[in-house]
Amino acid sequence: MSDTEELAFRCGAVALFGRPNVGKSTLLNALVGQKLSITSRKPQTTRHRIRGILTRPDSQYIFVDTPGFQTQHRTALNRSMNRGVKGALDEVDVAVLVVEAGRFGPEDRALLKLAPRDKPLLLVINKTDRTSPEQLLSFIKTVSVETGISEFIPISAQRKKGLEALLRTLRRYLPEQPAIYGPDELTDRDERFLASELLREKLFRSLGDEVPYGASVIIEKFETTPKLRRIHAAIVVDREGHKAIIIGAGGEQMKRMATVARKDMEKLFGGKVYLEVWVKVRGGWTDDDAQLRRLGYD
Ligand SMILES: Nc1nc2c(ncn2[C@@H]2O[C@H](COP(=O)(O)OP(=O)(O)OP(=O)(O)O)[C@@H](O)[C@H]2O)c(=O)[nH]1
Ligand SMILES: [Mg+2]
Repeated sequence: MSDTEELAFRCGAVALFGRPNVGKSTLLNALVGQKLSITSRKPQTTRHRIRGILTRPDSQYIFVDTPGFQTQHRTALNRSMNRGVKGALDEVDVAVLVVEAGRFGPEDRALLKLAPRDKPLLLVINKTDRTSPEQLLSFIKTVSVETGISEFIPISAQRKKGLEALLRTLRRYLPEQPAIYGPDELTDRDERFLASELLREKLFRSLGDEVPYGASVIIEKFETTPKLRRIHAAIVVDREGHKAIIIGAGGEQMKRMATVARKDMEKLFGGKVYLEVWVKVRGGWTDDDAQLRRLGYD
């Protein structure tokens, strides 16, 4: 490599895709160093594409977090999420398939087929903190024999391990071009979107297995004054019964979730937030294209 090549600025977009729950959003946050994308133990937490930008003296990485790709449940919401994944793969320079150490199943295979043939593809093995080096080696061997892929990057997004190696490898595949985003820009999404997501995350983290999947958040008012951000949010659920579960006895559940969400917002926005939350029922919204559009799904 000549000196000029080494110094040339590189900038490009990298899609993180994979089956639900492998740690794509945790990875995006770890790479960017900010909690931009919401995460939870439940699969299908992410519903919208979100960009996280990392700018270094010699490169700008534009990471695109995507919803976990669905091969089973097929509601209008799931279809919209899958379109989001395909759209992201179309628009980036590099595709990163995230898998979980020790698990390479039918869903991962289906995703491999989705990878664009005309773009570089890297395989990132996440959650290596859960396996021994021997298990990891034998996993890599098996997957490499099956897929023909030779380049694997083992990481632990949660423990921030292996991230520099991932960035070094990715840099080689970024096009030589000037930065697209300003040096201080962290994401393409606005505060309204980030606020609604932080509240939605609390539903995924605090509630049982059913309610979060039928819930969405809309920001009805977002006012910025010199002293604080005043945010009015509505949680939209698809069943009357879910409203009571979210509110909880004496409103305690809702109060707790709103408090944690408000603190997260204050941390991300760097200022005081006043948050008010309501719950609304809109039957069947997850399988209704018109309602989905009104709720902000593409
Ligand atoms: N042990 C371990 N857990 C991890 C790691 N990375 C992520 N997780 C956990 O895995 C779960 C899923 O993480 P997410 O980042 O929400 O996964 P995702 O792929 O974005 O999931 P969807 O948005 O639902 O597709 C969370 O409980 C994370 O804390 C890791 O490196 N090690
Ligand atoms: Mg996610």
